[in-house]
Amino acid sequence: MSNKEDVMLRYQKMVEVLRKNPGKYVFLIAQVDPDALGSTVALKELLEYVTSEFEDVGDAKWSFSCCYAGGIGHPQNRCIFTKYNLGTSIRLLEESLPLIISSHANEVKYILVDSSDMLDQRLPEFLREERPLIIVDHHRGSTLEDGDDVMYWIEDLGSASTMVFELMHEGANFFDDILRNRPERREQLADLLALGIYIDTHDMRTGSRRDLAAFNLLGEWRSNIHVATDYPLPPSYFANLRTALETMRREDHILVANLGVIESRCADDIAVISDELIRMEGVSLVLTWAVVDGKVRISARGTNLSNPLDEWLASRFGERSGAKITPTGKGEGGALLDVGMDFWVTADTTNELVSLVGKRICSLAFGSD
Ligand SMILES: [Mn+2]
Repeated sequence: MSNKEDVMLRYQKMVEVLRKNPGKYVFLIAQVDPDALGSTVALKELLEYVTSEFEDVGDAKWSFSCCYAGGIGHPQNRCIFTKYNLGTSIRLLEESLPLIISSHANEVKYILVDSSDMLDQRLPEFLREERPLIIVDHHRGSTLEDGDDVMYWIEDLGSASTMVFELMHEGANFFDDILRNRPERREQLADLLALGIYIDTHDMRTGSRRDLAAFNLLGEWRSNIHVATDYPLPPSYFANLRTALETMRREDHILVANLGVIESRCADDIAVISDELIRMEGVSLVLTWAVVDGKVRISARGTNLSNPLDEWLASRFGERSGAKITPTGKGEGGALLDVGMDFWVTADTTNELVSLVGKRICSLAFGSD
């Protein structure tokens, strides 16, 4: 089957799933990044259009809202939020989801884009048992089973934005036809999808042919996406980088760096610093960690394909860890662990806590236990 036919079948299945299930749909963003934002905003627009075209549905109604877990820490995300005015349509999950659930009770249905697992540590625990109706994701490893009553499209690809663009373009001729009288909205959606593809494929260096094709087609409608690289880095980033360089310990090809206790708005620094450190000559595995909101967050990077990062992390940090292999064979992942001693952690015991956590992470990483 060609890719076009495959996309068309998925589009049709998605339309049927929607038709059979009127209600209040919530897009869940496990982690804000340009790909999650682009694919969510664009798919929401597509689904609003699809459901508005339903006829003979009586009183049935469809509506869509978007929630994100965690924060919008990375300045790149903050710039995208501001430039495309996303703050009014994408809300903080902790605040808005309980309100949606309480006012729509059994009607609430879930959509996952750019992630495919309700067990994701970043999503709240009360969602564990929920079965989303629609998933569009480019990461392997979902624990959810596909079925006739849902539309799950999970495929190894450069970005989720590519998949959403294919659904819009092949399924509904959305950019050429549906949006032809709304050039401003068309440009915004094309920008957001192009940003998602561009950033998730590491500036178009690692994507597949389909990611490249989608990005090129979007070029006809988008404006510019300078926000991808043109954003200011806050002073706290440089302070955290300095801490990482001062605290890093290296044994053989493994490097562990610690940022200590940091504020949640700086949490993205952990991953950004891991990306820098993995470039150090002779290093093939990096763990950068920090204590954020009472939890230990670890960001891992690996470049040794004979030592798959997901297995390496799972054998040390268990099910609270995860990793994916990028198309260029790099491992990207991390772990989120409870400190589990809340009562004992106060401002004056923090240093001991950081040293305890650091000791344990180093012995796990360097294999002395
Ligand atoms: Mn993605």
